[in-house]
Amino acid sequence: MNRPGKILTYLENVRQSKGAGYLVLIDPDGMSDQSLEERIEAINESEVDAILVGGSLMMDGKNHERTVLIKKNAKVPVIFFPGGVSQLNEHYDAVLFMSVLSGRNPHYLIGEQVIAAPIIRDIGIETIATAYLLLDGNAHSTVEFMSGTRPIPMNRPEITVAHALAAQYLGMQMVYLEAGSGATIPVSDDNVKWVCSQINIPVIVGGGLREPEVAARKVAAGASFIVTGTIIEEKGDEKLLREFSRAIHRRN
Ligand code: 1GP
Repeated sequence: MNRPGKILTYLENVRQSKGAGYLVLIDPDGMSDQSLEERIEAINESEVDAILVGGSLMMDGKNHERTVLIKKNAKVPVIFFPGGVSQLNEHYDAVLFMSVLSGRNPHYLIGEQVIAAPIIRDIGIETIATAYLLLDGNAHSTVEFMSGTRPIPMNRPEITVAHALAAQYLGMQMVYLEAGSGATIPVSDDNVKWVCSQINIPVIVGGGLREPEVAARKVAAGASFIVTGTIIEEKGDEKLLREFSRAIHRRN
């Protein structure tokens, strides 16, 4: 059985005390030290609850040193959001140990996880077993291409629910409803509502969330955690981060 570790317990406390948690995704690929430091500084000042780090594709070999820099500067937990096992290192506080459960590509269902498992045991970071469900956000996302998996149609919430239930029965600790980074259509309120009414593990929603009000709607629909990546990369000032924090933290 998966017992909640320190970071999952922290996230659960955030959810209980604030209504929902706000996670900011940093895709460190190609970022300079200065821009990373500035981003973390803004995050530190903005009531963000944790940082996710990762991306589908790294275009250079500096991923690990960027993780060190993020960890050194961040005041909140730094959680690995794996695009692949090559990005794994010991500097994270935890890893979303994900399986692309919506797909039928065995490599992303269990292959990557088997390669990662002995390394994780060796470096000793906390795992948070997470079912990653990719929905069709009306954009050919990098994750769709890299994982070779088809997204779930957005207008078929029953398919999403069936996957989420399977995740819960498999003992997963979280479900990630993902429309894909840069999606033009985020995960619909209907999908969030249906899933959250049927399972009792926390649901993370991300992909294409560009306005605090839209994020707030996902929380109202039952989401426990909201992830934004692209919009913060584009206009990641403290003001916008605070607006998202306020919209997501319903009990503040
Ligand atoms: C991607 O859900 C995250 O995996 C964030 O998506 O970049 O569209 O915010 P965005």
